[in-house]
Amino acid sequence: MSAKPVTITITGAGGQIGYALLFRIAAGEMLGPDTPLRLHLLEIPQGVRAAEGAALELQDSAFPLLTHVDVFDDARAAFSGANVAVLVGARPRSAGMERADLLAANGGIFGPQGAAINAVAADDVRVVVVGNPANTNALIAAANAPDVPRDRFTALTRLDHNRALGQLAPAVGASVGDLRNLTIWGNHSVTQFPDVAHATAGGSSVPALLAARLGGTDAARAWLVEQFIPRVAKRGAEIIEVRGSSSVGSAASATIDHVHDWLHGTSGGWTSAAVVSDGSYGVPEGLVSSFPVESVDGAWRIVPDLSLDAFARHRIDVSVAELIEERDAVRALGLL
Ligand code: NAX
Repeated sequence: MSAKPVTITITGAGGQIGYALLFRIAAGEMLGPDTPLRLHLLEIPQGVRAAEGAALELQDSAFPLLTHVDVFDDARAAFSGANVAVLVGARPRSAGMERADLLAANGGIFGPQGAAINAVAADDVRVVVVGNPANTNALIAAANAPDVPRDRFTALTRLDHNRALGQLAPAVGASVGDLRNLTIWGNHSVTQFPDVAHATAGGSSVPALLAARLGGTDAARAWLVEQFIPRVAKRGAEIIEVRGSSSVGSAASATIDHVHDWLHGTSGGWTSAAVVSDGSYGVPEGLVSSFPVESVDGAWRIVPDLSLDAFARHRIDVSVAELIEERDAVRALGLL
């Protein structure tokens, strides 16, 4: 076991995703089986009791890797020394709420949290934003943390990526573990583009497998456009409809995958994460957009030089246009 515990700060720790995350993190699934950790749970005052209750249960679980659990309602205290910051707590859209109000309410959360991270987190802090609108919340947090390298701020699109794997595997007769090089592009919203053009299953081209199974390239394209892409993009709504409540276990699982791969590296192909654009693929520099990414030496790297056909170009442009709109709206609100 390495000597110094890694500090993980989780915001919204008293909520649903927080509850699903805590036990798996404490069991070592995020950092690995040899890394001790301490948990800092941040909540708003109304959520503190729930977080305290979860802390009691963590104690009762006697996780050997877990050295401390502390609950806070103050961001500066909670992010103090954080090596990993998982920003789950956000302001949900309430009935009749305008988008500008939603962005402003979340700016009021993610701006100060970014500033607190800037002031007190560890030098190697890595941030993943889960709370929606995740991409733009990450943009706001990063803008408020001028001393933290931009590439340390990310937003979660791994759930979309995993959902796409789950839909694709049965369609090509493969297991999810055989699939490689699928990409979620753009925003974590219904405009996202789940792209299989470069994907492989057991080493074979996914577009070719789909064409063979569905009876030609036109049928494969129709399946992608009419079924696969909308099903992945709207999966959150489907879960709410069936389960009666939003995605929790899968969201926690994807968050663990994201941080795990960031720290430990991707192997055998790429994954998807929303990272600060360096201008790749025509995505304006500075936007937090989902890309095909590999993790190398603890840093995400956008996979370069993939070919994009006209359909892919259009779908990416649509989602990026939404990100630009969100960025311009938060700029107009004085949040950037
Ligand atoms: P819950 O409402 O169960 O929990 C949210 C918790 O955050 C609450 O306990 C609340 O008190 C706390 N909170 C609110 N403001 C806070 C602040 N300023 N500081 C600290 N804590 C704060 O929601 P849950 O189901 O856990 O979902 C959390 C967020 O994840 C939502 O914004 C949701 O939209 C988002 N999701 C993002 C996904 C993604 O793939 N990026 C997928 C799942 C999920 O929909």
